[in-house]
Amino acid sequence: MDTKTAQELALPVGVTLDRFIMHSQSAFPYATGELSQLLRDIALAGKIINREINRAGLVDIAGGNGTENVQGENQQKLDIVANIRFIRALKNGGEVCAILSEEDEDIIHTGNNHGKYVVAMDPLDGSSNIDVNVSIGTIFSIYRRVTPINGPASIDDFLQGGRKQVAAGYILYGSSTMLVYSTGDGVNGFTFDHSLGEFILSHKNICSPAKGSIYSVNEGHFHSYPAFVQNYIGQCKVKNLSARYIGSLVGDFHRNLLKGGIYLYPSTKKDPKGKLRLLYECYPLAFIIEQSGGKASDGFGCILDIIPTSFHQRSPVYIGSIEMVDAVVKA
Ligand code: AHM
Ligand code: MG
Repeated sequence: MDTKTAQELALPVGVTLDRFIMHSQSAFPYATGELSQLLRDIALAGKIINREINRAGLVDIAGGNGTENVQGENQQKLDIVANIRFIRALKNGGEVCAILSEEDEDIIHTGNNHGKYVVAMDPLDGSSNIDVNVSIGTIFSIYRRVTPINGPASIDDFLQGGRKQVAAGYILYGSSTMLVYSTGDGVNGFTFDHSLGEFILSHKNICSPAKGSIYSVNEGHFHSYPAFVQNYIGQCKVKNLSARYIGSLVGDFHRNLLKGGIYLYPSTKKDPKGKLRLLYECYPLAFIIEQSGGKASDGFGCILDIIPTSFHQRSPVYIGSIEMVDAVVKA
């Protein structure tokens, strides 16, 4: 993007994530390095989860756990493993004072009250795909806390609104493992090199194509969608667009980000507010898509402008190539 610093533009594909983070930090002379360290902690957690996922068929961590999370959904063992690993990495890292996770009803206080940041996350998204070897992902969103340093974090730190995110991103555990993130200065993607144990810059300055030929929606719920969504899906068929739906938000989003396309999770009669969660699914991906030149809407306005009211609130979401998102809300 135009806003990228000369230093970042000078970095070639092939540098390590650590080097990239250090370089980005050096563009801000007063940066303390805490956000950089937090990003490294997230990358470390991603590597650990990647290892667990890759062993899932060999050790007994795939499949259902027989318990439900706070949303009343069946938890997978890997969901729980990922949650534990992420929380541990962020606690040990020391930069985060509290964490909001899809898997826990209340915020988790890390004990690091001096930490300047809070993180909202879905440690392992795509639960229906976890134990069948299909792409899944981690989604994260970072805020600078608004409560005083050295005191406990509170709900106010998490309900600041999407535009206050200082960084957001996701880790895709797919045919390769990728970390994609933004600190509000464009979007970059790093592919995990297993032999080196490092994330390597592979997708520099990702730009969402203005339009694409892919639409991603669960058409099984078609008759339950609002009329404008039904109209839009009809238009996609008339235009012979390709339907591609993994059922893993990170995978569907990532493909559309690179190739051009739209992901839709509308309100339904069963879920009038949609299924996806605002704070740790919609906001971070909306931040990424805007940073890459795309758009995210709830059908009325920008996702990032929604005023949050509770930790686990849901929202309909239409996200991807800008012209396609504009078209669905007008359909
Ligand atoms: P989860 O957080 O329980 O994994 O649910 C979120 C997932 C998304 O990854 C995916 O896009 C969507 O739910 C699929 O839902 P559906 O099966 O209703 O199409
Ligand atoms: Mg999820």
